[in-house]
Amino acid sequence: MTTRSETRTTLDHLLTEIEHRNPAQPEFHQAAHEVLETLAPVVAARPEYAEPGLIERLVEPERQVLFRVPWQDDKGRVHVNRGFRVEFNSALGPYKGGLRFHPSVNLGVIKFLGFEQIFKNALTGLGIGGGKGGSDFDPHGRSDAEVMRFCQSFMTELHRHIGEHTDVPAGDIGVGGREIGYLFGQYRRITNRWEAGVLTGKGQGWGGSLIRPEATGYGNVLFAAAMLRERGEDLEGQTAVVSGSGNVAIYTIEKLAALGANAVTCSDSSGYVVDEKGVDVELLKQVKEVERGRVDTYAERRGSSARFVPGGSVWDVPADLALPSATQNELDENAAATLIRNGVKAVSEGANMPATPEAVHLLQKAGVAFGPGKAANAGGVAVSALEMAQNHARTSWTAAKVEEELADIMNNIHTTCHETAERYDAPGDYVTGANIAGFERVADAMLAQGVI
Ligand code: NDP
Ligand code: 2IT
Repeated sequence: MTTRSETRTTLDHLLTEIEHRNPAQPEFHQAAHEVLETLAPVVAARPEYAEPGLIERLVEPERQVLFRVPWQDDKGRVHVNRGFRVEFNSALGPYKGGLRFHPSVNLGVIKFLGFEQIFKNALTGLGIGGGKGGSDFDPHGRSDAEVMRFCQSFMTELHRHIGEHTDVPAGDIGVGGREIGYLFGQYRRITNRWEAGVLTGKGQGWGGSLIRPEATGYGNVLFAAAMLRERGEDLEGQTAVVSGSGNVAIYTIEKLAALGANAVTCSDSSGYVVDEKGVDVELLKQVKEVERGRVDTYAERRGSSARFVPGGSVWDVPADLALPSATQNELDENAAATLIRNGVKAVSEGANMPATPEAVHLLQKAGVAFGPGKAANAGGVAVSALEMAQNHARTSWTAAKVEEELADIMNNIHTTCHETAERYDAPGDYVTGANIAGFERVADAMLAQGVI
C-alpha cells in the first residue's frame, strides 16, 4: 500500500515529465496540474490506479490532427489558418467536445480544453469521450460569406476524422449556430450522408435539440443553486457578476433572472457593463446575437441604469455570486481577493478554467463555494449528448423534457462531486470531488479495455 505522500511524489514527477514532453503549452500544463494534484488520495487508496502507464496514457491524447485551412476573403485575398482536432480519450464513448475559433488558439489551448473535457464528459454519465478542436481564425468583423468559406475549408479536411460514432464536434468560443450550420452543410455535401449525430448545436428543424443553446448557462446557474442549497441558501434576491456576453453569459443571465437573482454585469474583450437594474437579456441578445455588436452598444441603448467601463476588471463590481463566462484565466488572484473583500458567497465557472490556480486557492481558503468548470459548465455537453440521443432515435423532445433532464444531470453532478469530496477527506472541495469522480469513471473503463 503506497501512502498519499509517496503517491503525490510520483504524480509530481509525472507532472515534470508532462512539462518537458509538451513544451510551450502553459494552459495544458495548468490543466494537468489542476487534475493530477488532487488525485493522490484516490490513487493511494485504489492500487489498480497506480498501475504503471495508466495516468501516463490519460495525459497523452489518443490522436492529434493539425491541418492547413486556406480560404479567401471578400476581396479575394488568400488567408491561411491552422486547424486542430485533439481526440483525447474515447474510453467512455466517441470523442466529444467543441470547436473554438479565436486568434489565441494553439495546440496547447486545445489540449487543455480536450483534457478538461474528458473528466467533464465522464461526470455527465452519458457515454461520451473527450476531445476538442478549433482554429486561430478570428471571426470578428468577418462577413457571413467569409465565415462560410472558412467553415467549408475547415470541414473539407476535418470530415475524414469525425463521425457520429467516432468524434462529434460542437460549438465553443466563436462557433455558434451559424458556424455549425455551415460546417454541417459541407460535411453532408462531402460525405453524401444525412448523419445528424456528427455535430451538435444544430438548428431547430434540422436535427438540433431544444435547450442546447441555453444549456451551458442554465446548467451553471443550476449548479450554483445546488452549491447554495448545500449551505442553506438559495438564489432569490442574490446579485451576480457575470463576465462575457456570448452564448454562455447570455443564458446564465437569463436563468439567474428566472430564479429570482439579478446579474448586474456583462463584458467582452473591450470592457464591461454595469447595469444597476440588472442586465436586460432581451436587449443583450439583440445587440450580441442579432447585430453581432459589442457591449458598449448595449450600455448606450439601455439608458441611465447602465454604464460601460472600457478595459478594467468586471470583478471589481460587488456581488453575492460570480459566474465567469468568457475565457481561461480571466479571474486572477487580485480579482479573487476583491470578490472576497466584497463578500462573494459562490463562484461557479461557466467558462473553462477561468479562475487561475492562485484564485481558486484563495477562494477556497476563504470558504467561498467554488464550482469548477468541468462540473459547473457540463450542462452544455450533456445536452449535446441528449441531442445525439434524439438524432439516433430520429425524434425530438420537448423543451420541458430536455430542461428536466438537464436539471437532473446538474443535480447529479453536484451530488457526485460533493459526496466524492467527502469520501476523500475534502468536504466542500468541489475541485477534488469533480476530478476524482471523473477520473474514477475514465480510469475504470481504461483498465477494463486493456493497454491501448
Ligand atoms: P462566445 O464566443 O459565444 O462568447 C465568448 C465571450 O467571451 C465573448 O463575450 C468574448 O468577447 C469573450 N471573450 C472571449 N475570449 C476573450 C478574451 N481572450 N478576453 C476577453 N474576453 C473574451 O463563447 P461561449 O459563450 O460559447 O464560451 C465562453 C466560455 O464558456 C469559453 O471558456 C468556453 O470554452 C466555455 N464553454 C462553452 C460551452 C458552450 O456550450 N458554448 C460549454 C462549456 C463551456 P469578444 O467578443 O470581445 O472576444
Ligand atoms: O466546453 C464545452 O463543454 C463545450 N464547448 C461544449 C461541447 C459540446 O460538445 O457540446
